[in-house]
Amino acid sequence: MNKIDRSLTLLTRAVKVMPGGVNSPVRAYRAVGGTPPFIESANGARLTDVDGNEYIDYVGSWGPMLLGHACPAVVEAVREAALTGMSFGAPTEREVELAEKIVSMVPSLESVRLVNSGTEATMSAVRLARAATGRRIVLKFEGCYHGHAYSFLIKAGSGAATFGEPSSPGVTPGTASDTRNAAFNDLESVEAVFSANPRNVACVIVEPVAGNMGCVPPEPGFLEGLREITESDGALLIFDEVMTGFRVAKGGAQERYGVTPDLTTHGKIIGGGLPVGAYGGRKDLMEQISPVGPVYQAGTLSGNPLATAAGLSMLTRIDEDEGIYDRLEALGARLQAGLEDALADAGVEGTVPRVGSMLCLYFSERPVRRWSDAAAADAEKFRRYFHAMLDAGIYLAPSAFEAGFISAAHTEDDIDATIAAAREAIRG
Ligand code: HOZ
Repeated sequence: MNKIDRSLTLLTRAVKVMPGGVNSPVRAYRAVGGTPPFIESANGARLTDVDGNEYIDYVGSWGPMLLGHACPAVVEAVREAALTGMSFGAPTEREVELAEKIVSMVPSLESVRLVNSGTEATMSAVRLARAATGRRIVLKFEGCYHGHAYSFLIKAGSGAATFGEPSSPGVTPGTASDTRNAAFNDLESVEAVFSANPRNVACVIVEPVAGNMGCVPPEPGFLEGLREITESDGALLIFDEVMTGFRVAKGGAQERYGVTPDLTTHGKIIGGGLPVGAYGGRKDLMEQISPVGPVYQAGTLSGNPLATAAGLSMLTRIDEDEGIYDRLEALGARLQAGLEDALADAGVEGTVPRVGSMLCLYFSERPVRRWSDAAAADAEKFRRYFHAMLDAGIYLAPSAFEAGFISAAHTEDDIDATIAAAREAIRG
């Protein structure tokens, strides 16, 4: 067992002043039990907690740390920016450079607006879709998570699924009635919503690789089918690439799968570890955003100098590193194969879906294609596996309904050490 004295002391203080002692629910470890390690520092692929335990990290701050923690170039960019002022609430050169960089890297983006989180990005993109189409219904997928704006907290993934509250109280019946859910990888369920709501679906929003119910890749034809259905009905297609953007390929899932959405949302990697989100797409759509058009959206800290410095430094490094996605793919494949062998050798039913450097392990007897499959996986086995891995120094997301992330700072030795730990953990 890891030493947890100082983490426990901090948790005791934290619960007195913060709900559950945390600022984001999954961190409280309620799904797996036990005390969350409070993190003191991180470097490369490793985290160190306040009790001195060291871990190989597969959370990567839930996605942003593609280059590993405390990447020297990113740290230096932030330091330099801080010396010249933390926030101006006025246009800066660096936000233009970051917007240019994002537009140049993501195939479908012609114009982009920087915000402060993925939630802000998705909320704003849906407002724009409703305004542009004059329609009200948003179609999302069970187990997908698009942040915590009202329209999305119906059958949502991530923490909402982890805590068994996929439809949050506090969302009014009016808002809920404007949201429809379909099943991921099931075009018939999408068509059924369109048939029942002719010319009234404003948009379909989808995580092109679902990363908030574990990791569920799109089956061949699914994203293409969404494109066809939305196009023929006049609805917009929104790819929520908060997780997949700059992760599954330089141009995100839209590049990897060759499907072009109307709007895209980003977060995580574009902030290099600082709070940034973005939404963008076709210029004619983005010109409906204030001050060019009537759709209002604003933010005091949007385009913040520190966040744009971190994001620009990170994206520049990614853009210039020709081999980065091949290396991430190879590390991902090595981990996937090692985990699959560990399951097979132990005679334990399970599956390890992966797209590039994004993956998870379901203790499931059947393939996981959508939320109903993910929800049926063995939660108790996951809980035991999670704790055995943590004790072995492997830091995984504390929920079966989250994806794991590999960074460019992970080495083959890290992956092999993780597989060795998993062999023991799976055997129990
Ligand atoms: N909803 C995030 C993962 N999908 C968790 C964020 C956090 O706890 O930091």
